[in-house]
Amino acid sequence: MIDLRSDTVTRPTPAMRKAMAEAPVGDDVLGDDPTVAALEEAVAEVLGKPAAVYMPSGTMTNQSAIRAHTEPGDEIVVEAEAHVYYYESGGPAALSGVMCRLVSGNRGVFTAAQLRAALRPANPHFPRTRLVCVENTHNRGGGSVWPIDTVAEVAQVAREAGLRLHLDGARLWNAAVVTGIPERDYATFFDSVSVCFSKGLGAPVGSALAGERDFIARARRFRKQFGGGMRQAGIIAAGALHALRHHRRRLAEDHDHARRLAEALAGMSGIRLDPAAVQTNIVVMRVTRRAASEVSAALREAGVLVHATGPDTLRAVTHLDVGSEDIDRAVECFRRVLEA
Ligand code: TLP
Repeated sequence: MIDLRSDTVTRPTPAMRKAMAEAPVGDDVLGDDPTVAALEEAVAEVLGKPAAVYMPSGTMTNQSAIRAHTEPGDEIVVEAEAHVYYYESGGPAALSGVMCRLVSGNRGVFTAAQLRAALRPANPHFPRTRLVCVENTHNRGGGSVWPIDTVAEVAQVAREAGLRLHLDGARLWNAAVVTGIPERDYATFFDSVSVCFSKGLGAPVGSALAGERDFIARARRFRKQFGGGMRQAGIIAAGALHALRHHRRRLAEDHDHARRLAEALAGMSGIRLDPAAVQTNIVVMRVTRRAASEVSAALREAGVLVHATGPDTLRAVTHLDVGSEDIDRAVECFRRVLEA
């Protein structure tokens, strides 16, 4: 099976498992785990922030950030297909009691003018707008990268309006590799940044939230409240630290594989996709003859796993455990299924 469902499916490499097996650990809820501390320091450094906190998932870092930035009844501005809104189980409503004001971006990227149009005047009739969330790269946007100038313009409008900014950077690593813009240069526009180790970086578990010290202390409280305080978490943090140190630059390979896959698929009948739109490791395509669920079931039979992400859309994601020959084989499977 060639598993292109997500970059979350990777297994730890032997070197990563060794680092995990040998990691010094302690009770992290009591502040005693040296490996978690080392990871948090390393992430803060990479993102150019004073502090960071390790959490079990990207959902928890995002939702803890939203909770720490807001009060119930506030409103947050999010892109209509952003992960925090689309895929986090109603977290903003359930955990923070906030309203979501949706802005529809172009492949997940919205403009400063769109943000300005979504702002509400201070008036007791309205919820208080408090936070703007950006997702880079954007998952449902097909791994699209936010141009840094657009980030700067959006951030300026947010600042002028007294809003805070959160970056869902689950795949910020991919954006940094493809643009050559370091993660910290993106992070500088945001009060909080969430990054994941369990996607393209290939670690088994975990995400981190970075920001100012006071903010991270507050988020740490919500991590505990949401049930994310972990004990000898150094075992998994060691995998994340190994991934952070050794697996960032190789993401370029995943991007090459995604582009090659997209170029081959774009030529097939029954698929609509613009290979020029594939910037990182996610290939989103429309299927035109059969329902996406049917095509994905047939692909499974043929030996390729992909996700149906809508009635007529499929997503294929490249990652650490997919080699160049796997791409060739996947293309052949697609050809067989589509020609059947
Ligand atoms: N994305 C997963 C699924 O939840 C859709 C995937 O397979 O792509 N932010 C972004 C942009 C994400 O893509 C994800 C995971 C998360 C946050 C949440 O991370 P986890 O799964 O660790 O909670």
